[in-house]
Amino acid sequence: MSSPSSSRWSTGAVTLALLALLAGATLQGCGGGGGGAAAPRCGDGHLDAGEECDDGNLVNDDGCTNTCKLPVCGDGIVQAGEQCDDGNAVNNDGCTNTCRLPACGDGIVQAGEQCDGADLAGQSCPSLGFTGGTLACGPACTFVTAACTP
Ligand SMILES: [Ca+2]
Ligand SMILES: [Ca+2]
Ligand SMILES: [Ca+2]
Repeated sequence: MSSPSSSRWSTGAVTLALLALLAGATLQGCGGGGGGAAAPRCGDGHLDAGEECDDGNLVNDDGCTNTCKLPVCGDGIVQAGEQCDDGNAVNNDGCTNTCRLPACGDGIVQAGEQCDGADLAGQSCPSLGFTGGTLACGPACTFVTAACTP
């Protein structure tokens, strides 16, 4: 009487054991390159869709950023050939839009400069109290009013 029920239980246990074995084998086989099981991601060293590059490392200022973009001026990361990179589009702050530190002679009026080259900061001879003439900018980034009419 008890024999069939015992046999059925035993079959169920064997089935469970087999399932567990199969599950274990499947998990172990995952690392063996089961045909794209791992989702493409930035940092896997493989160029995937949406990535400009992927060097597989965690160095942000080399030839490929950690977000898999090629280095450019304006990405906020100082890379080769850049003196600075503040990631903004403000030209007259601490870093120009070409990733150069502010300097007299770069043609952009920054802090401490009255003018720079052709950039006269919107000033003119009349705005400086003269009747006319042509305002110029000297090599030290200060106004030259020699050509202004008193
Ligand atoms: Ca940059
Ligand atoms: Ca800036
Ligand atoms: Ca300047």
